[in-house]
Amino acid sequence: MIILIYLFLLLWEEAQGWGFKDGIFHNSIWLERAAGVYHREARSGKYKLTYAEAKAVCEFEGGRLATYKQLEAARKIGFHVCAAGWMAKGRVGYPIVKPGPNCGFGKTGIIDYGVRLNRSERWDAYCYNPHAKECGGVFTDPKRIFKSPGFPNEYEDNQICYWHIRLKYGQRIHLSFLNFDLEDDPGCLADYVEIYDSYDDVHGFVGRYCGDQLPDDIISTGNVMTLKFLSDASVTAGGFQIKYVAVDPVSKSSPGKNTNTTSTGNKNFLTGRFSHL
Ligand SMILES: *[C@@H]1O[C@H](CO)[C@@H](O)[C@H](O)[C@H]1NC(C)=O
Ligand SMILES: *[C@@H]1O[C@H](CO)[C@@H](O)[C@H](O)[C@H]1NC(C)=O
Ligand SMILES: [Ca+2]
Repeated sequence: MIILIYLFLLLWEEAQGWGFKDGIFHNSIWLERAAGVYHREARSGKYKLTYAEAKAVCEFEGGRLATYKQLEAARKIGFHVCAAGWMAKGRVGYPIVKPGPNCGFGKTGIIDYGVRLNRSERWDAYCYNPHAKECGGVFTDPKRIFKSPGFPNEYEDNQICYWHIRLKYGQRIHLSFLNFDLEDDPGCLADYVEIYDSYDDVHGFVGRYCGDQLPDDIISTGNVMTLKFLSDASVTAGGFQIKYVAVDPVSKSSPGKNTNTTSTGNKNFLTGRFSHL
């Protein structure tokens, strides 16, 4: 019984999200940015980060929690996020550009919850990192092409980018690789693209890719996918362009469950959940 409870707690811990996998601090991810400021939400969803966790998230990426002034400077050039997050010195607020009844009480400016006495409260985070190399993003359009930073030039060293594709519920995501050239090594330990059939970089691992062979097309099981690109401290290469298109649900004949198709031509249909790495 005690062991069961312990196991449950372990699993719960993992499901909650922040933390280490294979000795690496894994990021949580939803991200929009302006003027070196960006918003981050925990992998487990909105309003899940304590002050200490929010700080750790920003520092993990070489930045720090944004100050009120930095958030306001970003807001002035259009940074608008409808979610309260930690700033430096334990302050909480969010930047509103367009007034709306459902966000910011119809006001514009930084909606300021003030300095929180209770640092265990859970909010999102606003990080400041002007030197971060711009990469990654959240895509919701039905199709798009995205590229490694600087493409068609070579990518730089020490990059970490996350892309999230979130489509309408019921749609699936069809990824195809248009160009692909990363530093090659047998285990893809140096530079790689990882693909996850889920909303984070822990669950639904599909594969890790490097070298210059075009990976096969991939179709998600659900409406969300995550891609991670990482480059290490030396040796770069040409980079990549990846295209995705939304696949609308097939009427009647239910796809997904019990389809016997795991591969047709060069399309990998992801069947069911993937086990953890
Ligand atoms: C601080 O906030 C947390 C999370 O909302 C809550 O569980 C806790 O009771 C609060 N502590 C105090 C002293 O109010
Ligand atoms: C897969 O399903 C199709 C249609 O239901 C069927 O015609 C085909 O024989 C099946 N293939 C295998 C390998 O079971
Ligand atoms: Ca490299």
